[in-house]
Amino acid sequence: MIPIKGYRDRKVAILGLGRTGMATARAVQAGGGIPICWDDNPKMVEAAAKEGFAVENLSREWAFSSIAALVVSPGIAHLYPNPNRVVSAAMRAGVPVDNDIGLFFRSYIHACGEDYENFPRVVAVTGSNGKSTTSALIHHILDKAGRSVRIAGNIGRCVLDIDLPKDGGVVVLELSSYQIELARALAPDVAVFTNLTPDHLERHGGRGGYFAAKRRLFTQGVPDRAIIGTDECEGLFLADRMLEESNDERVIRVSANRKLSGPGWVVSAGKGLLSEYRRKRQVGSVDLREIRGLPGRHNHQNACAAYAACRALGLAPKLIESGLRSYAGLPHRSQHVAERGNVGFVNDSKATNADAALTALMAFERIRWICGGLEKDGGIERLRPGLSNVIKAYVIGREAAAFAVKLEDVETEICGTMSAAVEMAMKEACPGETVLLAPAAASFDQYDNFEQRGDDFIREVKSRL
Ligand code: UMA
Repeated sequence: MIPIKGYRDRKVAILGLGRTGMATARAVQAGGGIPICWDDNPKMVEAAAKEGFAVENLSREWAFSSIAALVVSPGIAHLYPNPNRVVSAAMRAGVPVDNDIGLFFRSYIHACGEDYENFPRVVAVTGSNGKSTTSALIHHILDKAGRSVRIAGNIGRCVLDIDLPKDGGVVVLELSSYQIELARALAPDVAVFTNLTPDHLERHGGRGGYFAAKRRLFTQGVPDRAIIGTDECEGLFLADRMLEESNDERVIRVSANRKLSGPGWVVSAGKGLLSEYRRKRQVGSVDLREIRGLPGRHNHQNACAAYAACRALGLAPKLIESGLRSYAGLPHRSQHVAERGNVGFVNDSKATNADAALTALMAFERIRWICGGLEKDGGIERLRPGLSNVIKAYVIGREAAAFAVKLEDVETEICGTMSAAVEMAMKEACPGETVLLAPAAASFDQYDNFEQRGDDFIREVKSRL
């Protein structure tokens, strides 16, 4: 745990008592501060009180009379579509609002103590898609190279919950737009921007607000090295803003669409061949096409970003290549779960929207596609370019029939359940094909979350092997 600096004997209000809130309350207490906890769900308040924390309804302005700061969990709106009442009350009372990420950047160096000769370096990864895989890849490569490394943030663990790596180690932080926007302190050594596609727009008042939130990691954070995916106009713009001149090596530009050869420092993966150029000379290359844990163009982009981040930390190309080769993939993201008679089975249950499902469809050819569930805003129109790789769709979910209608030109089977979909897809699959779960929809009509849906897919596949 990382004790929070600067609030000794002062009250710190904490809103939201999930993973972030509870870890923050413990870290504030460990630093000598007094956490005052609240959550709009009474069950969460009860659990915090049981753990011995002071709880108080913070939704009125006067509740903030003796509070030094309010720490808000990322899932709670502070601006759009409407600010949470507690956040409004704090702002009206003139109390600074912060989050766990801001507290981390203010506290982690103090937490190192006297013994460190080299403070941990922080690599912060953001972007719409691929940030979990990129973060996990960087962690994996560094770990395999024998570095002391920790991973936290949007990937599932509050950063205040970790123990710091050893002297000279690295903290890899996956950061969502919610987390970056509210942090009062941001100071990554290396910052990575993977890409930008529309997501969470209601929380940011539109695409411009969403990009502005992510951009703060660079403009406010001023990293020593900025690794920027330049396959969309936002990334191109961000790289341009960060560059002082065309060969400025503070920026490493990345592309998975076209081969880059300079000027400056660039890493790209045209047609699956990763190459690194520095001052117009090639210094590294990796053939990504045969790496099973990283199929498809979207994963090649993740590999380029992770490669560049590790190069920025001083790792040699060969060491990075060996880490890339041994990467097994994250659960529920292009996860290769089985093979039978030259038919592959891939779990991409994390593909909960059309953009994520499209990247999965573009990563394979000849797909038996298990899809459907609770459709998200924006529909499935954006999937079109990937549908030519689909041989047949096996539709699940309570609204399976309505979902199937929208697939128009694709042959579809309305299966309803995962069990029926796997059964049918497995029976019909021929050698060389891939049975792919990439639902393009949320899971909540049939499951608690996407993880449960992916686990169900794996169970149904393995029980028939
Ligand atoms: N709550 C309120 N009032 C509200 C809304 C929520 O009191 O108006 C309370 C809920 O009752 C609950 C708590 O807030 O008790 C939940 O807070 P939270 O949603 O921030 O959840 P955490 O468990 O703290 O998880 C958060 C991130 N969740 C979100 O950003 C929604 C996790 O990212 C992250 O892994 C974790 O912190 C640790 O850093 C998840 C996520 O879905 C994976 N992220 C989004 C994404 O990837 O698309 C951004």
